[in-house]
Amino acid sequence: MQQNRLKEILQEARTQLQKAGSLPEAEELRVRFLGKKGELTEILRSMGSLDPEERKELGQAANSVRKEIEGLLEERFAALKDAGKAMRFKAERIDVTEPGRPAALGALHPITVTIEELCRIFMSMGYSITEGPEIETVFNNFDALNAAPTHPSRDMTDTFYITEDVLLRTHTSPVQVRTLKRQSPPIKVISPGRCFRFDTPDATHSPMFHQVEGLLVDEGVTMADLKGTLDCFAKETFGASTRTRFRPHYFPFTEPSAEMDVSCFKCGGAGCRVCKGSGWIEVLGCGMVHPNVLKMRGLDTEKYTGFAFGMGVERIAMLKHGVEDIRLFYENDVRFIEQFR
Ligand code: 2NL
Repeated sequence: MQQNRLKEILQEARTQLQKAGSLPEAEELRVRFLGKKGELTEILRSMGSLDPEERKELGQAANSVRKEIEGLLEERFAALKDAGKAMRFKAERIDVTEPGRPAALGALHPITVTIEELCRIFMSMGYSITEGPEIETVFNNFDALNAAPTHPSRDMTDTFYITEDVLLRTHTSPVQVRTLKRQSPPIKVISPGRCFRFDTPDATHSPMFHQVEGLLVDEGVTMADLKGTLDCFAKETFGASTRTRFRPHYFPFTEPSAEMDVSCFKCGGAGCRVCKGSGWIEVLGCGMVHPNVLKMRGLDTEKYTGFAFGMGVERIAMLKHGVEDIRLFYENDVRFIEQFR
């Protein structure tokens, strides 16, 4: 009776295990057939009431069925584990031959590129790069630069004042003033940086813009040194065939002062839309450092002379790349910025 039941249990275990498609299902069957509450355990436990001969026979039969089921379970578990592994291998397979996706690279801002280019040219002539704070004293920004107390650029309508004595620098000249205070001649520096003026934005004005200024102070520096240096700079920036001309001008901090024009790099001087028909393009202001600026530092102005110059970075970048509106530089439209890569 019990022997038959054992055979049925084994058969049942075989068919059920055949159907088990996952590890949890197989585990459920293990508990059902071999667990403490399983029928096989029940049979083994109930053998106490049998006589010894019968008990031995049935015990052996039950144990062999148990062994067989254990074997079947082990087989099934192994097969299911292998199948699971194969499935994972398939799902997680990496195609090492697949071409990589290109990373989206950023681009340097055209103003950064222009500043780096200008600095590179002057560094090749032996200038050092110096920087200073964008928040400055009225003294460094105006007084030290020989700007008269009534000079219009000091006006509240032209300059961003923070207090009566502190402002947002309107040019990078205060950086050179700091250099003059700190260093002794020979001085040969370039100061690139951000400047601020109380201007209403239009195609050529922005309340925030960039300048690159230069200052050279040494014994016996002349206007010829200034012209030679800036002519060399113009040829490096706008091409070897570029010619320069210097027109008299006025700045409080230089005397004499001049503006430098370059021959039009588009038409070569014949006259076109870029140079508005004149053949010349204005690129910077310059001059011999005013004795009052050198005296402020206590330098002997009979012994020491110097020249200085300043240019708008946006203006240079607009000329070089044909950009017609300064505001494009500050919109951070990647379609604009990426064109300079
Ligand atoms: C312009 C003109 C200029 C200077 C800047 C300077 C600095 C010191 C002493 C004397 Cl510490 N001069 N800087 C000189 C001449 C012109 O800039 O049109 N910039 C856009």
